[in-house]
Amino acid sequence: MRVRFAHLADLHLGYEQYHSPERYRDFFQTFRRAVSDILKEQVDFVLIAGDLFHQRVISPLTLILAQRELQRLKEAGIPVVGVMGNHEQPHYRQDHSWLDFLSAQGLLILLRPYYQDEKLVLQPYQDGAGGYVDLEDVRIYGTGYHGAAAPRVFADLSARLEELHAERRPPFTILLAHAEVEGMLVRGAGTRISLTHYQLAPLRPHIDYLALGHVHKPAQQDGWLFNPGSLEPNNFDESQHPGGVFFVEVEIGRPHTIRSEHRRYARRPFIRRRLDVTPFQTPEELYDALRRQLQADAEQFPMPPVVEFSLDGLLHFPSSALQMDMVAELIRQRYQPLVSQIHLRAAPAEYVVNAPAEHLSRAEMEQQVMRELLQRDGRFQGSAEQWAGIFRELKERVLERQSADEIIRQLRLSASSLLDEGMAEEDVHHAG
Ligand SMILES: [Mn+2]
Repeated sequence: MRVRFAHLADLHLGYEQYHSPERYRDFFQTFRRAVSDILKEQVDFVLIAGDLFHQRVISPLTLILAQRELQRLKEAGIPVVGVMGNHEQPHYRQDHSWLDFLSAQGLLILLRPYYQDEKLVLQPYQDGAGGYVDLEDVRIYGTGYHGAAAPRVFADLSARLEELHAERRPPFTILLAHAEVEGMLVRGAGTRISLTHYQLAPLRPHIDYLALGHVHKPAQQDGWLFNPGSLEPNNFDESQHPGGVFFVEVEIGRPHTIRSEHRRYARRPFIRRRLDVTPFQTPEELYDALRRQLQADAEQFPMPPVVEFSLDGLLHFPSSALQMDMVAELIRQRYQPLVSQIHLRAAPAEYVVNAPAEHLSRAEMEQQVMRELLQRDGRFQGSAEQWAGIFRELKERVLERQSADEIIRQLRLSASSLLDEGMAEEDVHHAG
């Protein structure tokens, strides 16, 4: 016997990412594309492994739009089986979530075993509740998100399946769950709560297809564990490994044959760019290099992208001299982004002021420190000694209680003689 199904997870409907109404719509549009594809494939059922919604509390519009897609599947006679993700779980002591509402509307078979007297109860789905459902020869068990309690719940589940299957083992079994298993994330695997393969091992004789959600990066292990990933990236890192839908075809027999295809859908581009600012001595040099880099970037986008631009390396002038709105404008002109995030990650050039020699007078010491500070700034490097002299002179005039007008007049004189030597006038305005 042959069975075909679609497995998805982490739709995060209702997420208004970057406070962008377009991003809110993106999440629905990608889901809609997936549903249209599922309808075309005429699968026998659909699995949603948690986080259909981004939040526990959703807006009426989010509910309406989600219902509309589930309704299309219902009208095609395709049952949708789901479990609850961590994002949509009701608060402790609240019994019902919006998934329960969908279940009551007959749009979703929501699976959720429960504990009674310390024992995990697995009952067939009926009147909107239950731990498993039989769809022809396929039995689907389901459990939501359990966080740190997951190892215990999975152990109890294995024990219950052992008992249940001793009586009768259904021809093909699926476990739908919202959980992370070790090895699904390349980095950080040790820092997050994840089930180990050792903890999952007792399930293997009882489950033919482990349908997971929760980790937004797609994964597949041993032709047994499947995690489709999120259809839309919830952050920039996720955009690097796009999620999709698993289309699965099973030939039920001994042994079973499972063929799976991970299908992705067109979605808004997320692009990452960077500029190393280390070579530049002035903001103008940096702007020019940025203009050249943006012009050289030939990539075209089918719709306004989300852009992350970082300035990194070593900054040879104070970050206050850098006009970030100018940088943002250049980036906006090139990419016409939906959202842009610009990060100034460049570190100020490291610098240690040398301990002044002991024989120096206080004034000489001050001038040395000032000169070395100025040398750190690319704009003043060539004339640091002269500028340090001007600062020293300025301080003396203040101590002599000269009038402000006189001080400014002298400062203009000294500065202009230095500027004539080649400093760009603009730089002084910025420095001021
Ligand atoms: Mn999620």
